[in-house]
Amino acid sequence: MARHLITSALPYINGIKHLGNMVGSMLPADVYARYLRQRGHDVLYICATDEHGTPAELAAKEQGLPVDEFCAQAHDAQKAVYDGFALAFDYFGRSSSAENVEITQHFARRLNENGFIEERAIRQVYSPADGRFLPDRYVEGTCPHCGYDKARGDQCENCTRVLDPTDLINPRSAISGSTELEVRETKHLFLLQSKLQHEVEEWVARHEAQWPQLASSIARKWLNEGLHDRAITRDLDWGVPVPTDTWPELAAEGKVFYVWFDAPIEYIGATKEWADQDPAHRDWKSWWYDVDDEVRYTEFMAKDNVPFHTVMFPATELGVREPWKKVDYVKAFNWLTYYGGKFSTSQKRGVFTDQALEILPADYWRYFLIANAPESDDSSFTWEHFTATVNKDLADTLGNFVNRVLSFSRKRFGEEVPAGSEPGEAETRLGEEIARLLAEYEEHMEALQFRKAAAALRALWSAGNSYLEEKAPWLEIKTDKDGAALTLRTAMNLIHLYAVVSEPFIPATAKAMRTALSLQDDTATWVSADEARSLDSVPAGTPFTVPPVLFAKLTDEDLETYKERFGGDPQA
Ligand code: B3M
Ligand code: ZN
Repeated sequence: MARHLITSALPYINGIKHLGNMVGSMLPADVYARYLRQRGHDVLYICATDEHGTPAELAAKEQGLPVDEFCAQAHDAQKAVYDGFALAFDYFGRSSSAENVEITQHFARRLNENGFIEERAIRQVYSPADGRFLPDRYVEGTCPHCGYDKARGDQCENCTRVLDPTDLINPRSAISGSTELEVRETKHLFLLQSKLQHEVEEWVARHEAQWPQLASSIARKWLNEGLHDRAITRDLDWGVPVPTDTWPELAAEGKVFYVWFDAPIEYIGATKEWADQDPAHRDWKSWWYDVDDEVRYTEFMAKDNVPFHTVMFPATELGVREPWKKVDYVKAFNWLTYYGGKFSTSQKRGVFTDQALEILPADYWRYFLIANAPESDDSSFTWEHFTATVNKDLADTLGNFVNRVLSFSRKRFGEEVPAGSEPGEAETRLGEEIARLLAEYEEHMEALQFRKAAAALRALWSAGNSYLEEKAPWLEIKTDKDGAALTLRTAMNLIHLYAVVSEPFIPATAKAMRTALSLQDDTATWVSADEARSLDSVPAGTPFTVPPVLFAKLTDEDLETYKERFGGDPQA
């Protein structure tokens, strides 16, 4: 059995993420990791906050905090939300860790030794008032093409033309507003990606067949445009320092690596952090180094991150000339929209992950988001769709089934699973149906088709409802008490099966279902096809309790409250 290494794109440090970020990276990775663990695989799920770069510096400035303090606090704040979402990372690290500094510097030295790094002098805008070089997008001014007066140095938002900061009329610093800007010459390290183009192409060609279309088409597009040499250093205070031993002059000037250079390396860095916390993880390198076929590596991300993971980071890894594990499968997502528009952190539109948890427990969100994951296309979040889905799938189909079965059985047969007659024709049919749906669920999960897996899970829940309607134990009990007992015992076996197979999606609810049935040595490991077919792993006589309502039904009033708080359809 292969070992599974799983990573999800590292959430940037500068603020709490919205639901769109969650569904496009961490949540599906967690669902997949949980599924594989339940099936007995050895899994390592790693994530971290991505902490370097200008936006982190600016966010810290806005809060009046030193950047390291800001990042430490912001990391904890994000981690608390992810705990709230029950994301079961094996480790959630920080790209500013000593481990990442060490590995990033090592990568840079190796790339340099192998002839893939070159020092080049470039001319860059310097702001004496800010005491720093300004990244292109922090120079603002008037667009020479359309006259728009808030054009950024990299692009004019109004006419979309790509610009150079020196093109701008009346340029000013976006940080301080100062107009006393100078152009100074400064040296930077360039990663010679053009030299690696051929190798990356070959590597992509060997792998893309098994990637989803979304990932391979983006990789191809970038390769076709050609890999350009890219500046991988910046003039910032905050970042992985350029190593003094190799580039003493640049190090003395305080240059640091560009955030996109060190961020993917943090997948490895965080694994070392994980190891440094616990001697039991001493062999961390066995997940990353010289393990081509022993480890299967799956990465989760939204589509805007795909070029970095399918082309740029592989180029870095290839150029290092050491056998670091490269990605096997890139699971890429489209956008989740908010009523067809963009979730916007800056315009505060949409639902943020911390707010979501203030309203309802994680399982409501986890289920809805995965069942509607933007896999083959963008998908839209609306409160109408959310409340309707919660009510239909979670409250009516699953929650109601569990409570109805357990409370009715307790009322008529007491607090142990009743015995009743031997299974009959209806139970055989049900068992076949459940085994078939379980196989479908597994197939979709193995293929990382999350919407389809969710649909199969929903079908498993529905099959229980149909069985219950067909047998109607509340009528059956009047004429055939043993028959009614059989129906309830079978239904309780379904509850146990649901507890196991729902775990990747709704772990807290799964636990509530499992603990309702006091089975000895219950480990929540996966259900075999035979167990699914025979529905008898919960024997008569097993004590049980009736859990509190699993999912609250959301009312029209709730719907109105949500829409008022978050804004409904922006077009309405
Ligand atoms: N931090 C995602 C973003 O901010 C970026 C991912 C890094 S993954 C190595 O869009
Ligand atoms: Zn313009």
